[in-house]
Amino acid sequence: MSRLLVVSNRVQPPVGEGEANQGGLAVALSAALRESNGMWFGWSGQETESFTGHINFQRNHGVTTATIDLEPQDTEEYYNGYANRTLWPLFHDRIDLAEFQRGFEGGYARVNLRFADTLSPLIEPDDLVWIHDYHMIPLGRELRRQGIQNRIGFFLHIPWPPTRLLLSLPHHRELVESLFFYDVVGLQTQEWLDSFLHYAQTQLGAEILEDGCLSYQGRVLRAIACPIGIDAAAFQDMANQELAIQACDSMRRSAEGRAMILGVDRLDYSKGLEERFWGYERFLKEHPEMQEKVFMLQIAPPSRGDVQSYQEIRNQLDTLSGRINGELASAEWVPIRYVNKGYPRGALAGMYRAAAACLVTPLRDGMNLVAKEYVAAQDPEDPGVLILSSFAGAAHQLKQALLVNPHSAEDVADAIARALNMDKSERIERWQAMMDILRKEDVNWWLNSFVDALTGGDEGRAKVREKDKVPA
Ligand code: GDG
Repeated sequence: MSRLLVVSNRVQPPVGEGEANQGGLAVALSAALRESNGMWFGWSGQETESFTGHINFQRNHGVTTATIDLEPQDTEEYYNGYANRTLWPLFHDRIDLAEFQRGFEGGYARVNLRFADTLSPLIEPDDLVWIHDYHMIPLGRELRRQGIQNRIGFFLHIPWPPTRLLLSLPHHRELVESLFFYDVVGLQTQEWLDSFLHYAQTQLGAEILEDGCLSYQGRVLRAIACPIGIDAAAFQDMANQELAIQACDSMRRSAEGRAMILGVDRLDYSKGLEERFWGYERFLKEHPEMQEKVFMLQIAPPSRGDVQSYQEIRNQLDTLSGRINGELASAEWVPIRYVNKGYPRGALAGMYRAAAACLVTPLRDGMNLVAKEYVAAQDPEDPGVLILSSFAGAAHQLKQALLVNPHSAEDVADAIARALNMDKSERIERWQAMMDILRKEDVNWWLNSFVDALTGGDEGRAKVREKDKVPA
């Protein structure tokens, strides 16, 4: 196997001890890196007064990581700026929040160049280079400019926006053109792939070749839909281990016989938390007999707190949860337990299991791993019900969830009522169908599908599902 070089904004070195606190993605990537004696390259998360290009190499549990520090101006313009104030909102249909500033764009270009400058001397002729996410779109082009001829792939974890939205990004053409310097571009769903192809054909005049690849200005790119999975078997195991059992028991004790409706999301406006609270409030008002019989636990660890739109959504949620609780709570019961902190993964697995229903209602989401983790953590004999936004990438695979329009409080309220009344046989049937998909298309399937497509092997081509093929 060629050596795998993974590049992402941040690097998550393995922690060992069964890697219990790491996400499935980090564990799967670490396993692939270990197997190929590869390396994970990215930003350390630290700042330095002036950029030196110094690379900090570390080896943890068989995985080599290589990180660089960035200048405060880089963090501001590239990370808080272009990545999280321009691309993230725009790619999540929030053009109202997208900020277009030349300084951000300049910082993004500068940091991608810094990545290329420090990374390219580390690349050996047979390495497979796999670049992740919206922070690093132009990195492939910068590496090519430095003479790197290796196979380079790119995977976008977030949605690809409709063309009409992307046109509002200054220099959108240059950004998209830079993707043609990759050999493979992976998107989470067919829907995002279709949007990408639409842009490539209508705006760039790219051609679709007979084998489904895209051709533009003499470069040939294979674009695939390749949904990220979780390590379903490992997550299921984790839900049966001590930490999870304790968390599940303690949740059930504190629920005092009430049904728990759970939400677990990074505090982000794309996750539809406000709309979710409105939907839950509507459910309580339409079903007064259910008040005091249910409660919602919303776990929402804060993220990107340096960005104003994140401070605003946090304030709005504080106010809204306070208002709903103030209006509906009694001396014995609080309708929403709203918690702004994170929990260890094992405890999270137990909380998933204790929940009669899980509300995963993003307004737009590349995939959404919480939906998958909730399903994997359930008791097969008595599973809970997943209520899932049709605008999450995960809805393309988890079709047996109760699919809702997260903008409609009525739809969310109806789904909560249905979930809480669903009989056990229907719950089991739905859960089983979803679990089958999660096991089949797990994180290793995702990783192998992408890497096989990147190596161009026949196996890789066969693994990319029929429906992912680009129509001729
Ligand atoms: C991006 C895309 C795509 C959450 N709270 C705690 C905790 N989490 C973990 C969850 C899950 C992860 O964070 C969140 O993953 P998501 O997929 O839901 O969302 P994003 O962070 O927005 O990720 C998304 C993903 O990339 C992968 O491609 O699915 O669409 O936006 O694993 O469990 N983990 C722990 N404690 C918490 O309190 N330990």
